[in-house]
Amino acid sequence: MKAAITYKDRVPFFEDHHYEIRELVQGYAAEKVAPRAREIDETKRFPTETVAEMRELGLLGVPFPEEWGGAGLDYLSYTIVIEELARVCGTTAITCAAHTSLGTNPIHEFGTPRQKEKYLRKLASGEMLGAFGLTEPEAGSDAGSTRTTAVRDGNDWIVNGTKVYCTNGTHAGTVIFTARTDPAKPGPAGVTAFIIERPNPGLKLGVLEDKLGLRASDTRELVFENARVPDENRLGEEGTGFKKFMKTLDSGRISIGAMALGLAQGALDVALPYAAERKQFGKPIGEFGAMQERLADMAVGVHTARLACYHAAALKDRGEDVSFAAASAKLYASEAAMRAIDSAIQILGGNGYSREYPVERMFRDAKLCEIGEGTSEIQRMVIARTMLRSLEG
Ligand code: COS
Repeated sequence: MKAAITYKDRVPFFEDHHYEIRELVQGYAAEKVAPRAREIDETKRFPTETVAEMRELGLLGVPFPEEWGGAGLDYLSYTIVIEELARVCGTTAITCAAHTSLGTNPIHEFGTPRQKEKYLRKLASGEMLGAFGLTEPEAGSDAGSTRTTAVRDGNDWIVNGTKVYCTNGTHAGTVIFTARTDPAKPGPAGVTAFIIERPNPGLKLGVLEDKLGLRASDTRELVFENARVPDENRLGEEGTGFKKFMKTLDSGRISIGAMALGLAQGALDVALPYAAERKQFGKPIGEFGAMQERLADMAVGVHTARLACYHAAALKDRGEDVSFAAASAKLYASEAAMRAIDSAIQILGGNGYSREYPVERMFRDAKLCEIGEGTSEIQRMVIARTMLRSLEG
């Protein structure tokens, strides 16, 4: 699929392998993912065949070393993969992103050699999917107010509580989650991270969410009822779980930005040729100033979002702190996507509002990017706090 804008140009930050992975995913997405996108949205069917294909192509472990079963590429490559998947199907992008940056990356970054041997290999190769449990009914944006508890019992922990909005929650072989291990410390400091392996008789499936968009993605409530988790599955020292999850979200947010970017590019892919072909008042609507303004603003939003996402990914590849860059990229890209897709619907008029065209689905899918992995309000808080803290020296 040819991109609508100046894609032929050399992209800053890109090396040869970035062009190669982009071409591979564009081809795969156009041939296999795009034709399923409408059907899975309408039926809410989790696309198991897409997951199997992504596994075969190595797309479920893009930024992880080959020695652990991954593709051995970098975070920028992973960002490109999510962008290109989202360009045709948001559900496929979020399934891959939640598995990679939330369900697998914490074990890659913080796991013991034993945890890597046992879980990372299967996750990075795509043999099993991973999920992530942070949010709770009473702990959303205030993620440090975790109520799920883990109490020591010999070499095990007994876990009780509920996690919500766990992407891949039904299908995942492991769930990385937070629990309060020190009741004397009520905030983030009393929270520890763990890996729970499935099946576990104490880990039950709760409500399957019925969502506005990303309708075929698997978003689950997970209920811990006296779930026994061995201490060897503790991810890092006691009391460090919140910080580990915040670091995980820092890089995860780059992929949500990439998803928004891909959806916005997908809308532009539809709107630009439509404006060039659709005739009203005797000429293509793209010749009207009002349409040109919308097209231009869409293109600038897409372009700027792309630079912000690639920049954040390149910083991550250099081992730098990405809190500020990732929050900025996600914030900008998700808001630009909502504006761009709104414009695409407006350019298509009645056709844009109809399911015959994919832009109404993209609009519903993109809304998640302003909410998931931290709302836009939280991104602004992270950005402002980072700047204020920098003054403290
Ligand atoms: N990386 C490493 N450490 C971090 C961090 C990060 N990105 N962000 C915060 N921390 C550390 C802080 O430095 C602080 O450490 P000290 O106690 O040693 O000083 C500790 O974690 C607590 O941080 P803070 O006081 O900033 O925590 P808050 O309770 O104020 O929460 C926000 C901070 C709001 C940013 C956090 O709760 C958040 O990101 N919420 C949104 C959650 C989210 O994205 N949910 C979506 C889940 S996807 S299913």
